[in-house]
Amino acid sequence: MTASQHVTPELRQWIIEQASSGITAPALITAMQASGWAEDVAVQAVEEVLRAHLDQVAREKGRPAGVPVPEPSLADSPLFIDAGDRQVEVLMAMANPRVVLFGNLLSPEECQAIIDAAGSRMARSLTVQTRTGGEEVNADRTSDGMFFERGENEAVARLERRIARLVNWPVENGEGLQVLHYRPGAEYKPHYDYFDPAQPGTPTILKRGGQRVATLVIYLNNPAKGGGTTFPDVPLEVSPRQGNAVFFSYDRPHPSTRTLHGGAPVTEGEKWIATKWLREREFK
Ligand code: PD2
Ligand code: ZN
Repeated sequence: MTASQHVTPELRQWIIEQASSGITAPALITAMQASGWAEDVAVQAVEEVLRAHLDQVAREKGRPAGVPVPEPSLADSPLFIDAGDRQVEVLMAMANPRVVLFGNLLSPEECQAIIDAAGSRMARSLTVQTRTGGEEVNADRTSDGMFFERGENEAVARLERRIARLVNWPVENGEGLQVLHYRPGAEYKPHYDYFDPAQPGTPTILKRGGQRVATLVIYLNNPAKGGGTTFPDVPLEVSPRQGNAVFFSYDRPHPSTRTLHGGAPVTEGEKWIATKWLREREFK
């Protein structure tokens, strides 16, 4: 029996009213438990009702509907997540936008191995051009970059398996890892990582794996000054500390996800990152 089979129209309305007045989902679940609901059924009922309600509101406002997204297992507020071969630290988590800061995703030696493997293949960064579906040099992104194939070498394959465990999303749904190198003064102006549905090239891009639904920006070195990852809508700035990674997800290609983000100018030293973009489906 699914939770929705327990949910009467009256209960549905009550959940929506309570949530709309600012009561959190955990408080709603606690209240339902107090009136005799089993915890797992209450959790599922609240999730189902609120998800359906948010989709309805989105439709009414002409926004795209939400899709499932990668999500780390943080329900019991763990200090560490077992990512298979490494205990990854949970340093910060934010609900809206969904942003989670991880520590110790990579050792300094693993960071260096990825920088070394990228080394001779770095070229001025291209971004996917949604106007045509091709790629272009972008004045908003003054870094050098390259892409690995998925699983191209052992360091990359190990990182990809770790990420898949960390955010509960198949390795196959990941794009190839991108490495970026910012010299002093280089930056990446604020943008969204999803493909703009209004652009004519987007349907071509989406044939391969659907939309991007999450990003992991992994810091491979310690820039002396600057180079933080910024989220202007929050506002939030994440320090680019070696081995750490900032994860954010977006369940629809829309600014309501509040995932506008940028790479602040590096003011002293240089910055190396690896970016992992996760798609809805297998990226073949
Ligand atoms: O280098 C960064 O901090 C950064 C910021 C925004 C990287 C990206 N976006 C990206 O690779 O998409
Ligand atoms: Zn980005």
